[in-house]
Amino acid sequence: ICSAVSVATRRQHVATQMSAQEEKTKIPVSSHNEWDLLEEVIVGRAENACVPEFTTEVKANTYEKYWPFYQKYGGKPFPKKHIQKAVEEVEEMCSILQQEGVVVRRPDVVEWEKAFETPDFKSRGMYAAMPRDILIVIGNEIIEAPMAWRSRFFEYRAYRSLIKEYFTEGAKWTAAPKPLMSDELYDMNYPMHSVQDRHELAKKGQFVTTEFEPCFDAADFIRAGRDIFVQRSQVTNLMGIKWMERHLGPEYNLHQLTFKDPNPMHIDATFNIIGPGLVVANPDRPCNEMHLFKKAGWTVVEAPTPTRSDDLPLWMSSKWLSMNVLMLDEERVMCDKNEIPTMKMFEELGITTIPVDIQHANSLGGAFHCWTTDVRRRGELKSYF
Ligand code: ABU
Repeated sequence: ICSAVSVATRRQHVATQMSAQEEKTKIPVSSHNEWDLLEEVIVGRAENACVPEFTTEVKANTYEKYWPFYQKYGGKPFPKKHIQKAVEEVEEMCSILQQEGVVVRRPDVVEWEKAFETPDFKSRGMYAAMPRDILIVIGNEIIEAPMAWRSRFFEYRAYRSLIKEYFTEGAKWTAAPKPLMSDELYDMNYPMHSVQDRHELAKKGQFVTTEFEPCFDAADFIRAGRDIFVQRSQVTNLMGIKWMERHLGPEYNLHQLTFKDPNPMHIDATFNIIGPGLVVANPDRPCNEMHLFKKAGWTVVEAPTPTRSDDLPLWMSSKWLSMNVLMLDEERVMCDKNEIPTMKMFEELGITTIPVDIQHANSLGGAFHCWTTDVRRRGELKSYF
């Protein structure tokens, strides 16, 4: 998939559809929203994925039923057979993307189990499965997020070969200030068991991460041209949001949204913008600012209840991965083959479904949106809100 020859061939295929002038000015990184025609995408890797050590921030973001699993496997590889299946599923997903005319790029294979130490903490790595968490493209710029989990401190290394290539070809490359991740970044007394306590704290904007320094996961942002929406979550703090707002400057409007969600982490299984003025919203996590979207004339569609069984574990997410879809353009969506009501919802919206099965890959915490970062979508910067 990653060979220079096949990438070049596919790029050439895309390029032949462009005018000579467009080709002359083409920049390797360019994406303004979640739905323009997808030309190039990074798809994550399950290879060598390790269970994060069971630290405070991991405990606050995982379901209690899986805590014994983290206690047993933290710092060790995920079960081998499961990962092998996930690798195969993701290979298949890449082939389908290619058949749909998308150039697919992959991060490097890294030994995540290796121990590391900074002046502030010791850890082992996790994975490069979810590029959406670490990378966000805004216009011609690719931004590396200052993520909050200690096990993800060195995750950027898997993407550096790709990002250097994009930079060489003309992209703007930014790494947001790397957090120290010392103990001050975490509320070590954060309530772990009481959902009611968490609801109360979430209402006050308090989460397991403090305001010691900026941190964010890129997946807490969702783009609609000049308007970008973000949530304060367990991994994205207000300083992180402020950093992004100041970094982007007056060309963009950054809107902070809040949801009735005691455990927010990543906006794309809560409020997924799938078209100009079109959102799929999670009915279990209603948005407190919905009136703004109604006022702007947007259509908000409630996601159907997920149908996934408990046969395979979801170590790092809820079943709402059913709505964590990837738009290939306004009329094509890559979605879960097993989620029939969700597929029906898309068909009713006039969107063609491209059903794919990545159920073992889902166990690592994401579906199609999480497993990808769109590098290039054909389209202009516009206002939709
Ligand atoms: N990483 C996306 C997980 C979102 C969710 O569980 O709702």
